[in-house]
Amino acid sequence: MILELIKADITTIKADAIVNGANSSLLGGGGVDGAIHRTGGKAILEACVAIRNKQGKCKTGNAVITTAGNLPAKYVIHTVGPVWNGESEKNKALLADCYRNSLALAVENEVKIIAFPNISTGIYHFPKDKAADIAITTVNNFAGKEKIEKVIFVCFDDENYMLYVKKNSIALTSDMSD
Ligand code: AR6
Repeated sequence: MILELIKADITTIKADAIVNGANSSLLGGGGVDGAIHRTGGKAILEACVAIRNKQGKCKTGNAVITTAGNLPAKYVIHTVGPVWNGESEKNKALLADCYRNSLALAVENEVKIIAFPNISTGIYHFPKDKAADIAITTVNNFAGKEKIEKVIFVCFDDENYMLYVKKNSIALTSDMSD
């Protein structure tokens, strides 16, 4: 499994699946969630509504998969990150669940290339440094990792990008978003 780091808008990424930092309603919101629904179009919301009708809300740490609508990706994997409330161990475990459950859904759907945003580090206020450690460690330790060819960490803000660069544990590549 190759790890890549890029600074980009995740809605431009041509991966098999991009991950959305959703909320438990699955019905859209701001930040990356807003961008994905806006650019992907109504097919994504319709698929989310169908999942809601079937299973109810999505719990924190869980993930569901839908079409990517008009996006260049094939699927969107929606995962619900924890809202940072200072309960460090609990919040960290839930954030790791987001990465693991998203990767498990990817494997089930034969996704080979998956792109993650920096889940929970925006509106949900998870400390960015801790979140980057969890993202990199959880992806590296994922049990089914031989079934995934590439994981792309897509940073949107400079602070996250510089943190991932500093972690120095992943190969840097140039932009692949065109
Ligand atoms: N592409 C990639 N990353 C992005 C983009 C984008 N287009 N836009 C923002 N980010 P956030 P959360 C980064 O707030 O903290 C929503 O309302 C951003 O810089 O999108 O998980 C949901 O509905 C940050 O690093 O998600 C939930 O209610 C990261 O994405 C809530 O926000 C996550 O920021 C989820 O909060």
